[in-house]
Amino acid sequence: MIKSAAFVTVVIPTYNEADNLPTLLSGLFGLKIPNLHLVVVDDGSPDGTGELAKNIGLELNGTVKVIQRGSKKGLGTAYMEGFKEALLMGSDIIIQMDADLSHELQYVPKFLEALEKSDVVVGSRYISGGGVSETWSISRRILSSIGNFGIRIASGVKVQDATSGFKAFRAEALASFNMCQFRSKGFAFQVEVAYACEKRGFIVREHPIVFAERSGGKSKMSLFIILEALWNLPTMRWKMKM
Ligand SMILES: Nc1nc2c(ncn2[C@@H]2O[C@H](COP(=O)(O)OP(=O)(O)OP(=O)(O)O)[C@@H](O)[C@H]2O)c(=O)[nH]1
Ligand SMILES: [Mg+2]
Repeated sequence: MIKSAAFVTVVIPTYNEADNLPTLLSGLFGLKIPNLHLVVVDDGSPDGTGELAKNIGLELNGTVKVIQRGSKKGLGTAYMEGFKEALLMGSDIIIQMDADLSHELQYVPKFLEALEKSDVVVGSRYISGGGVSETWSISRRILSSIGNFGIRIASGVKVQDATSGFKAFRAEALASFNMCQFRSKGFAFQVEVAYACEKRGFIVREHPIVFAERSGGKSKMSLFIILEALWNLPTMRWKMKM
Protein backbone atom coordinates (compact mmCIF):
# COMPACT_ATOMS: atom_id res chain seq x y z
CA MET A 1 0.00 0.00 0.00
CA ILE A 2 1.09 3.56 -0.69
CA LYS A 3 0.50 6.15 2.08
CA SER A 4 -2.53 8.35 1.36
CA ALA A 5 -0.44 11.54 1.62
CA ALA A 6 2.51 10.07 -0.24
CA PHE A 7 5.34 12.49 -1.03
CA VAL A 8 5.45 12.45 -4.84
CA THR A 9 8.38 13.94 -6.75
CA VAL A 10 8.59 14.37 -10.51
CA VAL A 11 12.15 14.57 -11.85
CA ILE A 12 12.53 16.48 -15.13
CA PRO A 13 15.84 16.82 -17.01
CA THR A 14 16.04 19.91 -19.20
CA TYR A 15 18.26 21.28 -21.89
CA ASN A 16 16.85 24.22 -23.85
CA GLU A 17 13.23 23.56 -22.93
CA ALA A 18 12.16 27.15 -22.20
CA ASP A 19 9.32 26.82 -24.74
CA ASN A 20 7.87 23.83 -22.91
CA LEU A 21 8.73 24.07 -19.22
CA PRO A 22 6.12 26.63 -18.06
CA THR A 23 3.30 24.58 -19.64
CA LEU A 24 4.65 21.37 -18.12
CA LEU A 25 5.07 22.77 -14.61
CA SER A 26 1.68 24.48 -14.49
CA GLY A 27 0.09 21.34 -15.94
CA LEU A 28 1.67 19.14 -13.28
CA PHE A 29 0.46 21.36 -10.43
CA GLY A 30 -2.91 21.55 -12.19
CA LEU A 31 -3.30 17.81 -11.58
CA LYS A 32 -3.81 18.66 -7.89
CA ILE A 33 -1.81 15.72 -6.64
CA PRO A 34 -1.41 16.20 -2.88
CA ASN A 35 2.18 16.62 -1.69
CA LEU A 36 3.63 17.04 -5.18
CA HIS A 37 7.21 18.28 -5.60
CA LEU A 38 9.31 18.78 -8.71
CA VAL A 39 13.03 18.47 -9.30
CA VAL A 40 14.28 20.11 -12.50
CA VAL A 41 17.84 19.23 -13.52
CA ASP A 42 19.10 21.78 -16.02
CA ASP A 43 22.48 21.71 -17.72
CA GLY A 44 23.19 25.42 -18.18
CA SER A 45 20.68 25.73 -21.03
CA PRO A 46 21.65 28.70 -23.22
CA ASP A 47 17.95 29.53 -23.66
CA GLY A 48 17.61 30.26 -19.92
CA THR A 49 15.53 27.19 -18.95
CA GLY A 50 17.34 26.97 -15.59
CA GLU A 51 16.58 30.57 -14.63
CA LEU A 52 13.02 30.16 -15.82
CA ALA A 53 12.60 27.08 -13.64
CA LYS A 54 14.05 28.97 -10.65
CA ASN A 55 11.65 31.87 -11.15
CA ILE A 56 8.66 29.57 -11.45
CA GLY A 57 9.93 27.78 -8.34
CA LEU A 58 10.06 31.03 -6.38
CA GLU A 59 6.43 31.68 -7.27
CA LEU A 60 5.48 28.20 -6.15
CA ASN A 61 6.82 28.37 -2.58
CA GLY A 62 9.57 25.80 -2.50
CA THR A 63 7.79 22.98 -4.31
CA VAL A 64 10.20 23.18 -7.26
CA LYS A 65 13.84 22.34 -6.63
CA VAL A 66 16.18 23.32 -9.45
CA ILE A 67 19.56 21.66 -9.82
CA GLN A 68 21.72 23.76 -12.14
CA ARG A 69 24.75 22.06 -13.65
CA GLY A 70 27.32 24.09 -15.54
CA SER A 71 27.28 22.26 -18.86
CA LYS A 72 25.46 19.60 -20.86
CA LYS A 73 26.28 16.26 -19.24
CA GLY A 74 23.58 14.01 -20.68
CA LEU A 75 20.11 12.99 -19.54
CA GLY A 76 21.41 9.84 -17.80
CA THR A 77 23.53 11.74 -15.28
CA ALA A 78 20.80 14.38 -14.95
CA TYR A 79 18.37 11.65 -13.87
CA MET A 80 20.91 10.15 -11.47
CA GLU A 81 21.31 13.52 -9.72
CA GLY A 82 17.57 14.15 -9.78
CA PHE A 83 16.78 10.71 -8.33
CA LYS A 84 19.36 11.14 -5.55
CA GLU A 85 17.87 14.53 -4.68
CA ALA A 86 14.32 13.15 -4.71
CA LEU A 87 15.37 10.36 -2.32
CA LEU A 88 17.14 12.85 -0.01
CA MET A 89 13.97 14.95 0.05
CA GLY A 90 12.14 11.93 1.47
CA SER A 91 9.99 11.08 -1.55
CA ASP A 92 7.78 7.98 -1.39
CA ILE A 93 7.17 7.98 -5.13
CA ILE A 94 9.42 9.30 -7.90
CA ILE A 95 8.24 9.94 -11.44
CA GLN A 96 10.53 10.67 -14.37
CA MET A 97 9.37 12.46 -17.48
CA ASP A 98 10.69 14.51 -20.39
CA ALA A 99 10.17 18.27 -20.45
CA ASP A 100 9.10 18.48 -24.09
CA LEU A 101 5.44 17.51 -23.47
CA SER A 102 5.87 14.18 -25.29
CA HIS A 103 4.80 12.57 -22.03
CA GLU A 104 1.21 13.61 -21.48
CA LEU A 105 0.14 14.76 -18.03
CA GLN A 106 -3.05 12.68 -18.06
CA TYR A 107 -0.94 9.55 -17.44
CA VAL A 108 0.61 10.75 -14.18
CA PRO A 109 -2.44 9.98 -11.98
CA LYS A 110 -2.83 6.66 -13.83
CA PHE A 111 0.76 5.72 -13.04
CA LEU A 112 0.14 6.56 -9.37
CA GLU A 113 -2.87 4.25 -9.39
CA ALA A 114 -0.90 1.47 -11.11
CA LEU A 115 1.85 1.84 -8.51
CA GLU A 116 -0.62 0.61 -5.87
CA LYS A 117 -0.02 -2.89 -7.26
CA SER A 118 3.54 -2.65 -8.46
CA ASP A 119 6.96 -1.22 -7.63
CA VAL A 120 7.68 0.35 -10.98
CA VAL A 121 5.39 1.57 -13.76
CA VAL A 122 6.68 2.01 -17.29
CA GLY A 123 4.75 4.15 -19.79
CA SER A 124 4.61 1.93 -22.86
CA ARG A 125 4.05 2.72 -26.54
CA TYR A 126 4.23 -0.93 -27.51
CA ILE A 127 1.43 -2.59 -25.57
CA SER A 128 -2.27 -2.63 -26.37
CA GLY A 129 -3.67 0.90 -25.99
CA GLY A 130 -0.26 2.52 -26.46
CA GLY A 131 1.10 4.24 -29.53
CA VAL A 132 2.82 7.25 -31.02
CA SER A 133 1.65 10.60 -32.33
CA GLU A 134 -0.44 10.48 -35.51
CA THR A 135 2.04 12.91 -37.03
CA TRP A 136 4.75 10.22 -37.12
CA SER A 137 5.40 8.93 -40.65
CA ILE A 138 5.17 5.20 -41.41
CA SER A 139 8.95 4.99 -41.82
CA ARG A 140 9.55 6.63 -38.42
CA ARG A 141 7.09 4.22 -36.80
CA ILE A 142 8.76 1.19 -38.40
CA LEU A 143 12.23 2.41 -37.44
CA SER A 144 11.11 3.04 -33.87
CA SER A 145 9.52 -0.40 -33.37
CA ILE A 146 12.37 -2.27 -35.05
CA GLY A 147 14.84 -0.28 -32.94
CA ASN A 148 12.93 -1.08 -29.77
CA PHE A 149 12.71 -4.78 -30.69
CA GLY A 150 16.46 -4.91 -31.42
CA ILE A 151 17.26 -3.22 -28.13
CA ARG A 152 15.10 -5.70 -26.21
CA ILE A 153 16.85 -8.66 -27.83
CA ALA A 154 20.34 -7.19 -27.42
CA SER A 155 19.85 -6.07 -23.82
CA GLY A 156 17.61 -8.78 -22.41
CA VAL A 157 15.05 -6.28 -21.10
CA LYS A 158 11.56 -7.77 -20.76
CA VAL A 159 9.35 -4.67 -20.83
CA GLN A 160 7.86 -4.05 -24.27
CA ASP A 161 8.96 -0.40 -24.35
CA ALA A 162 12.62 -0.71 -23.44
CA THR A 163 13.59 2.92 -24.02
CA SER A 164 10.63 4.58 -22.32
CA GLY A 165 11.64 7.63 -20.31
CA PHE A 166 8.25 7.98 -18.63
CA LYS A 167 8.28 5.88 -15.47
CA ALA A 168 7.10 5.89 -11.86
CA PHE A 169 8.97 4.20 -9.03
CA ARG A 170 8.35 3.42 -5.42
CA ALA A 171 11.28 5.03 -3.62
CA GLU A 172 12.48 1.61 -2.34
CA ALA A 173 13.20 0.55 -5.90
CA LEU A 174 15.42 3.52 -6.75
CA ALA A 175 17.00 3.55 -3.29
CA SER A 176 18.19 -0.03 -3.82
CA PHE A 177 20.44 0.94 -6.72
CA ASN A 178 23.97 2.24 -6.72
CA MET A 179 23.35 4.98 -9.26
CA CYS A 180 26.99 4.77 -10.43
CA GLN A 181 26.22 1.39 -12.04
CA PHE A 182 24.33 3.18 -14.83
CA ARG A 183 26.82 4.04 -17.54
CA SER A 184 24.80 5.65 -20.33
CA LYS A 185 24.28 9.36 -20.83
CA GLY A 186 21.57 9.13 -23.50
CA PHE A 187 18.39 7.07 -23.97
CA ALA A 188 20.27 3.82 -23.21
CA PHE A 189 20.06 4.98 -19.59
CA GLN A 190 16.33 4.21 -19.69
CA VAL A 191 17.09 0.64 -20.76
CA GLU A 192 19.67 0.22 -18.00
CA VAL A 193 17.19 1.33 -15.34
CA ALA A 194 14.43 -0.95 -16.69
CA TYR A 195 16.87 -3.88 -16.71
CA ALA A 196 18.04 -3.16 -13.15
CA CYS A 197 14.43 -3.05 -11.89
CA GLU A 198 13.63 -6.40 -13.53
CA LYS A 199 16.86 -8.00 -12.33
CA ARG A 200 16.24 -6.91 -8.74
CA GLY A 201 12.86 -8.64 -8.88
CA PHE A 202 10.71 -5.54 -8.51
CA ILE A 203 7.17 -5.80 -9.86
CA VAL A 204 7.36 -3.84 -13.11
CA ARG A 205 4.08 -3.06 -14.80
CA GLU A 206 3.56 -1.35 -18.13
CA HIS A 207 0.83 1.23 -18.62
CA PRO A 208 -0.12 2.22 -22.18
CA ILE A 209 0.80 5.73 -23.30
CA VAL A 210 0.44 7.56 -26.56
CA PHE A 211 3.75 9.34 -27.12
CA ALA A 212 3.08 12.87 -28.37
CA GLU A 213 5.28 14.87 -30.72
CA ARG A 214 7.73 17.22 -28.95
CA SER A 215 5.77 20.45 -28.44
CA GLY A 216 8.48 23.08 -28.99
CA GLY A 217 12.27 23.33 -28.98
CA LYS A 218 14.66 20.86 -30.58
CA SER A 219 15.48 17.18 -30.08
CA LYS A 220 18.78 16.39 -28.35
CA MET A 221 19.20 13.07 -30.14
CA SER A 222 22.70 12.70 -31.57
CA LEU A 223 24.94 10.15 -33.26
CA PHE A 224 26.91 9.87 -30.01
CA ILE A 225 23.76 8.83 -28.13
CA ILE A 226 22.93 6.15 -30.74
CA LEU A 227 26.51 4.80 -30.80
CA GLU A 228 26.57 4.76 -27.00
CA ALA A 229 23.44 2.58 -26.97
CA LEU A 230 24.96 0.20 -29.55
CA TRP A 231 28.11 -0.02 -27.43
CA ASN A 232 26.63 -0.29 -23.93
CA LEU A 233 23.43 -2.30 -24.28
CA PRO A 234 24.60 -5.64 -25.75
CA THR A 235 27.04 -6.15 -22.85
CA MET A 236 24.90 -4.57 -20.13
CA ARG A 237 23.65 -7.86 -18.63
CA TRP A 238 27.22 -9.00 -17.91
CA LYS A 239 28.66 -5.66 -16.88
CA MET A 240 25.94 -4.42 -14.53
CA LYS A 241 26.80 -5.30 -10.95
CA MET A 242 23.58 -5.88 -9.02
N1 LIG B 1 19.77 18.05 -18.04
C1 LIG B 1 19.80 17.51 -19.26
N2 LIG B 1 18.66 17.20 -19.89
C2 LIG B 1 18.73 16.67 -21.12
C3 LIG B 1 19.94 16.42 -21.79
N3 LIG B 1 19.67 15.86 -23.00
C4 LIG B 1 18.33 15.80 -23.09
N4 LIG B 1 17.75 16.27 -21.96
C5 LIG B 1 16.33 16.35 -21.63
O1 LIG B 1 15.86 15.01 -21.63
C6 LIG B 1 14.55 14.94 -22.16
C7 LIG B 1 14.54 14.01 -23.39
O2 LIG B 1 15.32 14.60 -24.43
P1 LIG B 1 14.78 14.70 -25.94
O3 LIG B 1 15.66 15.57 -26.72
O4 LIG B 1 13.33 15.04 -25.92
O5 LIG B 1 15.04 13.22 -26.43
P2 LIG B 1 14.05 12.26 -27.15
O6 LIG B 1 12.68 12.36 -26.53
O7 LIG B 1 14.73 10.95 -27.17
O8 LIG B 1 14.02 12.86 -28.63
P3 LIG B 1 12.75 13.50 -29.41
O9 LIG B 1 11.74 12.40 -29.57
O10 LIG B 1 13.33 13.92 -30.70
O11 LIG B 1 12.24 14.65 -28.58
C8 LIG B 1 14.15 16.39 -22.47
O12 LIG B 1 13.47 16.91 -21.37
C9 LIG B 1 15.49 17.07 -22.66
O13 LIG B 1 15.47 18.46 -22.41
C10 LIG B 1 21.16 16.76 -21.10
O14 LIG B 1 22.28 16.59 -21.58
N5 LIG B 1 21.02 17.29 -19.85
MG1 LIG C 1 11.61 14.15 -26.62
